[in-house]
Amino acid sequence: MNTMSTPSTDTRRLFDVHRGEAAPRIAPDRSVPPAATLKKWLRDMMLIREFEVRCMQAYQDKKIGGFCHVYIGQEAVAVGCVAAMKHEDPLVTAYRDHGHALARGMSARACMAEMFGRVDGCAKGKGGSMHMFDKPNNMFGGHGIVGAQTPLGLGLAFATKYEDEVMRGGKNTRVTLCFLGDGALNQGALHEAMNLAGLMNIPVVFVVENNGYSMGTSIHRGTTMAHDLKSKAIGYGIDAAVVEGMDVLETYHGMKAVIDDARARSRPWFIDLRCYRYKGHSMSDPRKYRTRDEEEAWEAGDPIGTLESFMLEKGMITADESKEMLKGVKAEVRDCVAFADASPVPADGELYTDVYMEPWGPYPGSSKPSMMGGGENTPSFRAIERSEDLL
Ligand SMILES: Cc1ncc(C[n+]2csc(CCOP(=O)(O)OP(=O)(O)O)c2C)c(N)n1
Ligand SMILES: [Mg+2]
Repeated sequence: MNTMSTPSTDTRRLFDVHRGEAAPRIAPDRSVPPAATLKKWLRDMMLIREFEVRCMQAYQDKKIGGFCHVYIGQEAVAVGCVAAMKHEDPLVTAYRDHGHALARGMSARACMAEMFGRVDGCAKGKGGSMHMFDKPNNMFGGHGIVGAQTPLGLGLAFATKYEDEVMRGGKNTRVTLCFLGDGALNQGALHEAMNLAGLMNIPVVFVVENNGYSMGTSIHRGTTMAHDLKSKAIGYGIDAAVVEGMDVLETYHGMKAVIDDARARSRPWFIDLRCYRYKGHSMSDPRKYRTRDEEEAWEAGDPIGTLESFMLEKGMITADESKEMLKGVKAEVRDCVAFADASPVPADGELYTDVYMEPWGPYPGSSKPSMMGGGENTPSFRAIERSEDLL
């Protein structure tokens, strides 16, 4: 039976409390994954860090323009969350998106070429740092407007659920991970998305990458209930949890339990994922709003060092292997910088392509739906008619 409809409420009662579905308690399975898996996570985190260091250099060399937000310090978040997802689960995030793209499997070459604004980039060089898209890996961006990706995340999850339950008449199989910064907590769009998600049993996990600051504003100055963000979800009937974001094993275990539960029950979740960005908000941020002591305290719990020490201690990697791994990563990133540099800039005519999913012809100066071929002729409508995939 599909769960598309809203849970029923008893309107005859005076004080009617809508709680969504009763949530059974979930307990993460903390068994240690095999060494090969942990090696992959370690390499992925090293790759993201090295990629970002090179981006900062290229930005200073004026090879990268526009805004640039690096992910250094938050590597365990993207790697641990992606490890807990299935490949077919959609992922959408904000503008600090290079780490998610690489963790999802985008090639470092395509990612760096996009940073450089070149044709071999994942968006043909037309998006840049904040717009990493990779449809084959179900990565739906990269969005620059704070909070804008939250209704998109809801929509992606609605689409997969609609495909699974209504078009195919089966059970929900996919979960969307929708990442947001703590600065997006106060955007109206998030609250509209959470309301619908709670109401309609939408399998979306809102993952707040809570690094304590939105640009230069501490979360305690700008957000109510900053000490207990879970409370934000309660009013929407959404289950919520705090998950550690500086230790990839912890991130994985916590997120795996949450994602499995969201998939099985087709329900949303809200996660307060605790982490820290080592660098400023963007390349032009002098970080005057926090102390060096605070930064050092967080850096002492570095996610790459934490996993490496754990693996060394357990005999899952040797110091030499780890050094070799880093060497390989550095070579890969050097290669992707050279690749990006050699890639051509897009031709001027590219300004007019990929603007809409389908070219509807010249704009006739009317806002009538008929200019788009009629409301019943949109790509998504046709997909539903023909039972084709929506995503
Ligand atoms: C609607 C909107 N308002 C303002 C901005 C400018 N802006 C960009 S990032 C940001 C702060 C976002 O906070 P958070 O997501 O916590 O940022 P981070 O931790 O990545 O610095 C702001 C206000 C924007 N991009 N969009
Ligand atoms: Mg933040």
